[in-house]
Amino acid sequence: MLKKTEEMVAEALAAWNWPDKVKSCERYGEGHINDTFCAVMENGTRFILQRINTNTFTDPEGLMDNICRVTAYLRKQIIAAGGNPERETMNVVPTTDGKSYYADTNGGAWRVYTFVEDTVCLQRVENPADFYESAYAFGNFQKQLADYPAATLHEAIARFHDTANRYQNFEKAVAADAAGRAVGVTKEIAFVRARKEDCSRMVNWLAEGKLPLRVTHNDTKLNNILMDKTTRKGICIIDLDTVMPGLAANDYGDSIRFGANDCKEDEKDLTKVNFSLSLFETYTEGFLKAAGDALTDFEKETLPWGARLMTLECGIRFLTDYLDGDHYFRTAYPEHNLDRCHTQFKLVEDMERDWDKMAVIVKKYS
Ligand code: ADP
Ligand code: GN1
Ligand code: MG
Repeated sequence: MLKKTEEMVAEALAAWNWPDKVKSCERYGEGHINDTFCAVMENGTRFILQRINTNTFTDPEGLMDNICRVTAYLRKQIIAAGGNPERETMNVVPTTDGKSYYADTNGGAWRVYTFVEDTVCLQRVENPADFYESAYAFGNFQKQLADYPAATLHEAIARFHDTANRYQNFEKAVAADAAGRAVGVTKEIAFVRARKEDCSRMVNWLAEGKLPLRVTHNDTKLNNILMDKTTRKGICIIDLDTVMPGLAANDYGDSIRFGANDCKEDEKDLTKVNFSLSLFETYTEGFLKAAGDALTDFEKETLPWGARLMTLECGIRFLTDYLDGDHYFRTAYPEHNLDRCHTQFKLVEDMERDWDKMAVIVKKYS
């Protein structure tokens, strides 16, 4: 029989040589995929302990290899720029055996990071200045990795932002109707089908050689960055599981999806879900200021598509998971994925309405 989470936490904790007695280890954060815990020592030092979701990330060895190599590379760049690598990038704490992760007796994989103290992790944009700083930090991350040899990284999740493939998986989920929910979401299904052609746009530009493959983060939500508590500068990009080859516009776009609005990702009241052109402009300015000269003209031109397609794709993924019976994203109630899908589709509609204005804004900062 599989052991309970508490037992697995205790087993995992025993794999590290802690600097002091572990006082507590409780669940932490609001991620949808991994299980995150905060381990607190008697002397107050904290660490992040995470169980990697091995249903999602089937090759934890390759994944941790990516993270160790990318953070080692970032560390050198941060030192060269006179920064503090203990705060400005993730630091993996090796197990007592010197490994980057611990494989437990249930088939789970655990890792430990040092805790970056005196930071805030925002679930929503609280003011435009924070959003600007997050844009600058994600743009800078893109730039820092511009010369990293992308082909040496493992593909943590195959075809992760291949929106055309996400569309195919959606159609398969509709056909299988595993949870018997398709009948209740005919409008949402029609919404996706009406945008089938859009799903191929970016992947076609990549295939045609018009867009370069870069090392990207691929999950650039606002809550995947730690901001300094005092200066409110974006200091450390976290959640590096999906760092792999990808498109710059998708990193930009996923941040817009999550942050250029005034609502929660699972807001039920759609009158509260509104795409903000003003926040869009704020992010665009910060991102291009930091990453601009590392991007080609065509990459910059396609940034609005990154925003629109990351939002559409995310909505499609939530809908697909709802149709499948909620196996991928962590949900708190049965309609959770559907609520998330609705916010994304509303934002897509808003972006379609504001499309010309988005292009003008991107041009202004290019
Ligand atoms: P998930 O993949 O589930 O989103 P994350 O790696 O983003 O998991 O971590 C979840 C949360 O834990 C983050 O949103 C952040 O609040 C916190 N966190 C993660 N790593 C650190 C760290 N090194 N220092 C401080 N807080 C962290
Ligand atoms: C997941 O793990 P987390 O919560 O940072 C997901 C992203 C989605 C996001 C939607 C590996 O991110 O792709 O955009 O939820 N991560 C993975 O909130 O699938
Ligand atoms: Mg996260």
